[in-house]
Amino acid sequence: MTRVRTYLIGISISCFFAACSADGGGGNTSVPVGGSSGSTVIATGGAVSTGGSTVIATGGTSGGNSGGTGGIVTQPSGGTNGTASGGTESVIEPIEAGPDGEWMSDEGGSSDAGIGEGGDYDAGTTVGDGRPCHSSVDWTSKPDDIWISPSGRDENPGTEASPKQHLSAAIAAWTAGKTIWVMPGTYSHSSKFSLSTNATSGAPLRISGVTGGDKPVFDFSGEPRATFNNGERGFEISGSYIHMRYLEVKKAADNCLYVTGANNTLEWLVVHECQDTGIQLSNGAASNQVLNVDSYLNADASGENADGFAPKLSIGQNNYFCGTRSYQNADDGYDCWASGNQSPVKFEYCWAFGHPGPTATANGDGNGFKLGSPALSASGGNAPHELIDCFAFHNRSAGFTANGNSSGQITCTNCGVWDNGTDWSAGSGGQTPQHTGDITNLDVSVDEAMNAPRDVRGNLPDITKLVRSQKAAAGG
Ligand SMILES: [Ca+2]
Ligand SMILES: [Ca+2]
Ligand SMILES: [Ca+2]
Ligand SMILES: [Ca+2]
Repeated sequence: MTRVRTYLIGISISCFFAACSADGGGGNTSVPVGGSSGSTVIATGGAVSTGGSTVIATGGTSGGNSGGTGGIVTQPSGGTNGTASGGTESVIEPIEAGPDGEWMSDEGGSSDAGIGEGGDYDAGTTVGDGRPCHSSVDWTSKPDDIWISPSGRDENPGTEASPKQHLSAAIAAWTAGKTIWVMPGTYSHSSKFSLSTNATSGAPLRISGVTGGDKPVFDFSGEPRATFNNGERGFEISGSYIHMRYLEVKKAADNCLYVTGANNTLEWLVVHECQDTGIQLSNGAASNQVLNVDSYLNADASGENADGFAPKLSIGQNNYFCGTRSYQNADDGYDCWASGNQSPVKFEYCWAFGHPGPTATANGDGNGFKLGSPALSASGGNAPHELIDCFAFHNRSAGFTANGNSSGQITCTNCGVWDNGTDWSAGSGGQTPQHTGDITNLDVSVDEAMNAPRDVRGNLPDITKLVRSQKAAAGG
């Protein structure tokens, strides 16, 4: 790799990282949940770095998988789907100030040369300028980095010229400061891959494809197909400070990626056709960043659960999504069901469209952003989620739904809605998200949105420029 780039931009992300230092608190936290949903106890011990155990015992009616009444669909909160054990903190703490929307504040001007960046995007972007959600990391390769290739051998030293073959071998050889480079090709797996490394802020475990070429593919289609929610996942990330970038993950028999750890970054991934939600954060997952990821055509056998992205079922603090694109999944675009009342998620410039997708069953709910659950659901569904510059369109049900979240504290600022079944919804017993600065005059189609090219750092184009560009190309 000879390309050298150092990007020190993205004010909100930098601030966000600063605000997201590991808290690593130990102790025990119990979250009693009353009412018809039974009881939930989150027993937590140990700091992130030492890998305490997390057990979520769930009972009552919320543990099922059937459609609920009044338009509220219950999600599995236990059993084969929801539980996980091992390794992450889920201490409930007071809400901290999340990242602000500073990168939005410079928007404006006729050239719209990139928000707050003065037009320093690389040449080659075909449509518009990317909206900066990429991490500020120097991705220059170093001599002692570790390389893998489908045609490599695990006995090899792992240099670029003599790569190892399997990711497991690379991780076994990994030490702090190294990056694992994944060369293009297909890496086939017939069982889940667990990433439990507890790396550090100063020496994260980075696993990256080489940008500019084809994304390496992790293909989990060798896993036995799930007949309900009993399949194996692709990647399970219980560790911390793991940064996965520029990879494709597909066809796992459950989630493509499932995160319970903290301070991990998933960047510029493409995940698709898994038998549950593409990327799910649960069971204490905290301070994770999902940046510039596409998730599509995920579909579980029941058709009830597979969303594009789901920070749900007792997550921790400070999870953040930016520049993600979710489309044509079987259930919803984004789902924050029972995320926990004290665990708001921040979404910036995230798109959700075309739900439910063509592989959905009649159970598919078809919302763009599902932002809560009834208050009595396991762990609570009343978090004050924050959405800035997010877009929901061509979804059969709601573009943005509180889904029973009755906090009245969901905020959508400068969000776009068009051609949804209903643009804004409270859901049964909920309060409609607060929304200001709505954008309703766009007409981007599902095809246009899914094919909109990301720029050379993985950022989505400006959706308003996309419309202008395509109208201009069509002669209008
Ligand atoms: Ca599952
Ligand atoms: Ca559902
Ligand atoms: Ca869902
Ligand atoms: Ca449903």
